[in-house]
Amino acid sequence: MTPNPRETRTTCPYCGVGCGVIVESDAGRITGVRGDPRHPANFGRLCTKGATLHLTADERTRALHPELRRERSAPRIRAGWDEAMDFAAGKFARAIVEHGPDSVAFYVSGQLLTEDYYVFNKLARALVGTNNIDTNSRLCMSSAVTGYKATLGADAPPACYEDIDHADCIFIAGSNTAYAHPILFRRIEDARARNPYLKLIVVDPRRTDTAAAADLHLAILPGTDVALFNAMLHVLLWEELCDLDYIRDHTEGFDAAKATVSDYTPGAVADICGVPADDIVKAARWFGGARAALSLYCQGLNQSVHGTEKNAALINLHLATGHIGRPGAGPLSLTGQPNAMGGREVGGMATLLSAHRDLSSAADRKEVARFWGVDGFPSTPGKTAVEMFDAVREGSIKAIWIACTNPVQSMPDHIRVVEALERAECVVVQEAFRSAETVSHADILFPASTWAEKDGTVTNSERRISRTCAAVPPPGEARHDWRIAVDFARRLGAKLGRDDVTRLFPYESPEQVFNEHRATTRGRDLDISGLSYALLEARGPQQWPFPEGAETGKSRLYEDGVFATASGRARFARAPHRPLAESTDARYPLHLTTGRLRDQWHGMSRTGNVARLFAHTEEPLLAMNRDDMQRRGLQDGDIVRVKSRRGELSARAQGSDEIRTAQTYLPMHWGGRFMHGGGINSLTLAAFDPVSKQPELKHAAVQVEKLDYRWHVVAMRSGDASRYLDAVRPLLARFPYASCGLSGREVPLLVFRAAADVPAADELIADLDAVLELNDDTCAMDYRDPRRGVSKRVLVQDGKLVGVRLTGETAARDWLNELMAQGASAEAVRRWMLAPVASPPAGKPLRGRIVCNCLDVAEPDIRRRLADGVTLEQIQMELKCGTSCGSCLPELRCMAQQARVAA
Ligand SMILES: Nc1nc2c(c(=O)[nH]1)N[C@H]1C(S)=C(S)[C@@H](COP(=O)(O)OP(=O)(O)OC[C@H]3O[C@@H](n4cnc5c(=O)[nH]c(N)nc54)[C@H](O)[C@@H]3O)O[C@H]1N2
Ligand SMILES: Nc1nc2c(c(=O)[nH]1)N[C@H]1C(S)=C(S)[C@@H](COP(=O)(O)OP(=O)(O)OC[C@H]3O[C@@H](n4cnc5c(=O)[nH]c(N)nc54)[C@H](O)[C@@H]3O)O[C@H]1N2
Ligand code: SF4
Ligand SMILES: [Mo]
Repeated sequence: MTPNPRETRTTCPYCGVGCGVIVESDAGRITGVRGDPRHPANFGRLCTKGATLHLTADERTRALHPELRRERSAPRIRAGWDEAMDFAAGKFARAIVEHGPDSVAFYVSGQLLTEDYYVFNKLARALVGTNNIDTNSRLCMSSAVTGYKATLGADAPPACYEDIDHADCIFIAGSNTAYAHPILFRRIEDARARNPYLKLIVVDPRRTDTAAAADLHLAILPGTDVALFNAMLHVLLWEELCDLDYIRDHTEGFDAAKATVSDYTPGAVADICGVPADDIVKAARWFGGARAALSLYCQGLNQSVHGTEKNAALINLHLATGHIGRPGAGPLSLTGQPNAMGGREVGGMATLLSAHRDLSSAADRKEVARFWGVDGFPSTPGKTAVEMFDAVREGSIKAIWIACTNPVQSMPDHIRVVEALERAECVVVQEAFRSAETVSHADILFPASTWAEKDGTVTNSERRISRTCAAVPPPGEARHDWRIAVDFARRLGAKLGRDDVTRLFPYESPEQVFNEHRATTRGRDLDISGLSYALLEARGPQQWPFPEGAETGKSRLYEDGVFATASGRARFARAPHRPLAESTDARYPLHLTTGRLRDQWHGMSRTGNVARLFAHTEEPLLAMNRDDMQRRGLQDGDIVRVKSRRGELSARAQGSDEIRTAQTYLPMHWGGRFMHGGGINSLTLAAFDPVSKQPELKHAAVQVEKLDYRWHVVAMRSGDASRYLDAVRPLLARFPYASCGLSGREVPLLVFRAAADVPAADELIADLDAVLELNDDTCAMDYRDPRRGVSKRVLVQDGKLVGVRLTGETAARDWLNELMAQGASAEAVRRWMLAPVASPPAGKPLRGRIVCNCLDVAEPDIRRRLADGVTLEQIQMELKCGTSCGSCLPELRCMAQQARVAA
């Protein structure tokens, strides 16, 4: 292609902040990204993940053509689109004819665009006639939906980002905003800098960077939020901080709520929550005494067997104080995925219907059926995520279509999901990246286009709809998600003998789909009849509702105090405190929480291909309280077995000041692609909230036991790191402990680590050398002590160190890693290679963990200066850390604070 530099405005495909991104491309290739200064979510900023998006655009990591296996025993092979589509349609049609419409299911994703989602929803309900369409939003936002509906009457976050600037109390519960919604956290930092009276309260069992920044951190025991919120309401009542006029005029159910919280005295609740009673009182006073209080909350509330009650009990506080429907005030549930909201809007979940209609309402069902021109569809709710996979496992669902989500990595109780997919008669996976764990279970793989290739719309946490625009064409034979769904619908319709299928699915562009979706919203709370692609492009992203004739969308909802309930009044919830789904006991004495890291995204199918995103955390570390470690004789870096009632994994343990005794934490990101075994969700349980059906991904009871592996392996290879990452994957299973990942920056490296009781067989090491192409004896140096199982091998190409494999002793690994990442010459290791010792040469300081990803600044460099009494501002002037995207600012401040305390 001829050079043709261009810029395309689109939206970040990661979190629900929904930042605007400008993609720079040339001749069909992405060359760079920067924040869109005009986008109202970020005004030009991007976090570490957004700022490295261009590095995820590597064709070699993508699914490029359809693949098919006609028999389970056969391998999947490349197929044409027509062939694979017809095969899939045949399988689905047969199941529907023989076993009825509920024998098939669609499991889709909050990372699809609204248009993609709309087509899938219509395909399931209008064509197949099943409500078996659910999404990974069930694992994510479902309790927020039911919490809003129970109290405010509709699934509509009433506040907006700008409220951060107007609030004088920000109450963050169960959200690590600094990591998971970084650009919003930048906004909170700015607001605090402008308003020194702004109080920040954070409720999280862990002292996250978000919590460390707070004026008040309530480190509650896991799962005790409802008790805390009830106690706060108790204090608000006692201290007459409630807005009785607001309660009288705009709410109902207050007396019952009052009765519920009467026993929740701060003293009693201090014991339940494990925090001082005074802190509970203080939190209530700050909240109740504020001019405007804004709550931000996320998975610490949602991912719980009482997620609905946690959400509703928090919203109670807003209703009781009238902190809603005004600038700076309201309960703002942070959405996780970029388009979890869009999915809710089109009704793409088993329990919802288009445009916030209700599946349980006959009138709503009739309206949607009339709209689509079908006779009707069943009133029975479809199967929700966990139930859906269970039904596949039990055989009542025969065929499942999975699009834009990686359930083998992300669903609770991994083994159940794997068993389900093994028993299914047909598994279709529609994926953009071929490495995702679920792909290995597909009978049919459809390659999808992804970010920067797709056209459509998404809605962020503040109800703001943005356009996503294609900057480059999809690679290989990949196609757009909506188009794949339309093609399938037409073929399935033909096989089912339906004559209305082209009328139902006439779409030739996403805009046509958007316009139809828009029409379904007319007159509803989320009315967007005034929006169009043209308007969104000309005037930028807009919030809903935006009815025809409106000049702008609505920043805030319920400003008139009229709610979306039958009576127009908001409802107080009655939410008693309940215990966790799984308690600890003598065998499983520790709590395990799982969640996000700053620089990784979910199952790492994208961020896991970007070497520098491993610099902040290179492998899955089990964070433990140091007392618990001491009791188990554990040192930092020791390998442990973490075991729950369902499964186990092995990982390194790391002492942490962030968690209390009896608590542990693992990042959610590592699955079978990057570590031995099934990954994080081997441990979690599939229990779910009875109303929202959202599973308890935040709490499991575990035991932790030291694994005395004496024999270690480390292998590193530069060159085609992403190819080597694929190549080592089969070897993860062959060691009892193993993990792999990338490292480096300009020179990306593959890093493979493993350990065992006894030295591995020569054959296994030979296999490792072979997949990493370390076995070219003409340019390798070797040292071997077979008796001890110790060996060193380095590979040199053009005078540069390009490969290393150590067995037995691996003390030199970090030193070698840094040399390789710097592209050092073979001279640097020659003397070490010839010496019989494995430890690195003395006196060579290591760079250590990278804190600032943009400017590549390491932790020891910062700590050393802080210890010398240099101020953070001076350090920032010198090293520039935290001066680009700012994602590391909370951590830098924590380090400065620690240095002050130490001094
Ligand atoms: N870097 C990064 N950002 C992301 C994502 C990502 O993968 N990586 N994913 C996006 C998605 S889809 C989502 S849903 C969001 C999630 O965003 P968050 O919900 O903010 O992230 P998590 O780390 O899952 O969980 C938040 C916190 O809940 C706390 N927690 C655990 N149990 C409890 C409890 O019982 N009560 C309270 N109050 N807190 C508890 C945990 O200690 C944790 O710090 O992040 C989005 N942003
Ligand atoms: N233990 C534990 N488990 C959790 C959580 C937790 O906190 N703890 N959090 C839960 C939450 S909140 C969430 S949201 C889920 C997320 O879990 P998943 O939905 O499994 O997360 P992703 O890895 O983002 O999966 C998206 C998949 O879509 C692919 N993809 C990317 N772009 C496109 C595209 O345009 N089209 C198609 N067809 N595919 C594409 C990606 O390669 C990736 O494999 O995990 C849940 N699981
Ligand atoms: S905060 Fe980061 S991950 Fe989230 S949308 Fe913005 S740039 Fe993307
Ligand atoms: Mo999520």
